[in-house]
Formats: sequence, structure tokens, C-alpha cells
Amino acid sequence: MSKSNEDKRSLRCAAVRTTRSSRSAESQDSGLGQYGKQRKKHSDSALAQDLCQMSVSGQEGATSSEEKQLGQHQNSPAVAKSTGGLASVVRLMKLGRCKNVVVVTGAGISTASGIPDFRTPGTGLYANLEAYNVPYPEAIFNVDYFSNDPQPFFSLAKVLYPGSHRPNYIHYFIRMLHHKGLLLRMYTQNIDGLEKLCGIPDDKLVEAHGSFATASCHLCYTPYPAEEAKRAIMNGDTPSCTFCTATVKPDVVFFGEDLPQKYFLHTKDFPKADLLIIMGTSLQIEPFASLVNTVRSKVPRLLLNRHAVGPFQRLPLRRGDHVELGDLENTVRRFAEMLGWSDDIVELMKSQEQEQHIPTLVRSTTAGSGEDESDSETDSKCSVSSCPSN
Ligand code: CNA
Repeated sequence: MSKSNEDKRSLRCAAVRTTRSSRSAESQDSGLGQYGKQRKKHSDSALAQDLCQMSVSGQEGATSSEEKQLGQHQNSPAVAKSTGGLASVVRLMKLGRCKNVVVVTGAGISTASGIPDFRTPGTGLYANLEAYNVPYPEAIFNVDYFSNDPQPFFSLAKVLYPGSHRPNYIHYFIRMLHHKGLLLRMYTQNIDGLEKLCGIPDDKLVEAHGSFATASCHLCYTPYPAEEAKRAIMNGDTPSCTFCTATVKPDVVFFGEDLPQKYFLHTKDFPKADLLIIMGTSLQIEPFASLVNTVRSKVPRLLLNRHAVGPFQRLPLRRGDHVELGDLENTVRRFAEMLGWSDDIVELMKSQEQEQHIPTLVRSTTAGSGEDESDSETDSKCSVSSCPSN
């Protein structure tokens, strides 16, 4: 085994193991569907059980049929509602009180780009997994299941591989936070590469659940060219490790696998944050979900989502917590309008799309190249005419 592989292995062993796991079935945000029973039987890791202290309350924004499907609302004593917090947060931002903003995101920021999330009833991937022939939804991201049968994941990978989707307004709003010098870090659970594609620089981004930008053997971690892995998977072939012949997988973090080292930046970032914005996530995947509880107690937290999730389901809300429910893109457009950033964002989108040739981007490999040339301090690639640094 090559030195670098040994190093990689020992690094994985030496570090405190922080693996990806889902929350307990009782606290699922939504979408049990036909998999509900299996999911309940499928026990989550002890870590997830320990960390899971949420009680499920109602969520404004779910339709009554969704509510029936969720089966979570009958005993809800109180329902989390939009709190009008957007205005409060905008006021703080305009006062210059938020200069270290941490953004936490999930699949809900990319549904506007046409990529289904996991748990939205009806459209989410978990509601449409029959085609993948897996016994329970999480199996598709279970490394032991993959070891036995990689095909379900490879079928899904064809849909999720970066290249066929473009960043939307929400991605560019976050890029604008960086552009204004306000973004301390973005922590995303997404694996679609749209953050990089919209120009959020590498050092401002933590892809907590990995990405398709690199690939390696799922057993011995020998690196494998990402493009070759992509080609094989797209052609319906199984890429094999050149060292041990086991199946190669894109470096997307599966349940039971370690999170990337970069994830541990959170130990410095969250205590330093002066505003936390949470967008488009059900906060069901640990340890990521618990990050939102690690900002200082006085730090404002703003949830932008279709439903109240995580600690925002409990009423009364923590002092400084704000919830804005509804379609995320609409909410973010309003947010930008209130901040006076709308024109800047439109300009930014235009210039980035021109630069990346995004309108003609079909199955391009740009997003998955792992290269990022942006300068995180100056955002020098941006050609927005007015770039006030606040
Ligand atoms: P999830 O559990 O599916 O939750 C998504 C959340 O976003 C839900 O609460 C939805 O209600 C909300 N939401 C979806 N669309 C909108 C919208 N238009 N407006 C407002 N709210 C919306 O997904 P999470 O990200 O919480 O789960 C983490 C998983 C999902 C990660 O491990 C990802 O790898 C995985 N995933 C990623 C992608 C992607 O990369 N685009 C797609 C699907 C799944």
C-alpha cells in the first residue's frame, strides 16, 4: 500500500471518529411513506440516539395530507410559526452586528435547481426509492450495504452527479454573504457541488458529507480518478480498485463513515459565529444536526425552511431564535430585498454564469473537478459593479 494511503488510513484511525448517522425514527421530519415500518426497525447509531433529544411538534406549512402522512401533529400543543424574524435579523445585519455568519444547509437549498431532497413527501428521494430496490431508504447510503451491492447507490449517483444542474438564487445569496465579507463558513450536507459552482471558495466551504469531486476504494481508500469513476458509473459499469479490486465509490460520506477532517473546523467556527442561518434541512442527520446547538446562547439563529425542524420545533423558541417558513427561494429573495442586495445578486449570477458557461453546462465536469480558483478574501472573480463590504 502506498505511503499516502497508509497515512490516510492512520489519519482516519487516529482522529476521533465522527461518523454520519440518521436520527431516531421517532423524530423524523417527514416522509415515512411505505418505508416507515422498516425505518423504525432500522436502529440508528448510539451516537444519534444520544444526541437525539428532539420532541416533534407541529410544523406550519405542511399540507393536511402531508400531515396525515407524517402522523406527527395530532398531539402538538403548539405550532412553530414564522416569527417575523427576518426583519430582526436584517436590522442586526444592517447595524453591522453580524460579521461572522455561519450558514448551515441541506438538500432544500437545491430543490429550486431541480434536485429532489430526501424527505419531502411525494417528491423526495425517500418517497421514490422503490426503483432502487433497497429494503429501507438509508440503505442506499449505507457503506455495508454498498459493499454487498453498489448498484442502488450507483443508480442514484447518476441523478446526483454534478454537471446537469445549476446553482440557484439561494446559492448566490450565500455567495453574496461571502462577497460582502460576512461569511465565516458555509457547512453543507449537499453533495451536488452547486456551492462550488456558484463560486463559494473552497476555504469558506465545508462539504460535511463529502462530494463527487474525488473517489476512492471503499475498502482500502486507494484514490481513484474521479472522472474515470464517473464515466464507469454513468456507463453502468462498476469501477474497481487498482490495488485490491474492491468497488470504488465517490467520496460521498455514507452512514457509518467518517466525516472529512475539514468538518472539525466547526469547533472553532461555531463559538465564533455571531449569526447562524439554517436553510433547507430537516436536521435529521447526525452529527451535523447538532452543530446548530453549538453557537453561543445569545447568538441569533435564523431558520429558513418549509417546516420547523430541530430545536425550532420546541416552543417557546430560544431567545434570539427566528423562524421564517415557506418556500426557500421566495424567502431568500425577500431577505435579499430587505438587505438591499437584490441587484447585486442578479449581477453576480449573470457574471458567474457567463464565466462558467453555465447555460450550456450539460454534464460538464467543472463542478466535480475539486478545483477552486476564487480568492476567498477578495472574491476577486466577481465583476459586480458595486461591492460594498458593509
Ligand atoms: P432532507 O431531510 O430531505 O430535508 C430537506 C428539508 O428542506 C426539509 O425540511 C424540507 O421541508 C426542506 N425543503 C425542501 N425544499 C424546500 C423548499 N423549496 N423551500 C423550503 N424548504 C424546503 O435533506 P437534508 O439535507 O436535511 O438531509 C441531509 C442529507 C440529504 C445529506 O446527507 C445529503 O447528502 C442528502 N441529499 C443531498 C442532496 C443534494 O446534494 N442536493 C439531495 C438529496 C439528498
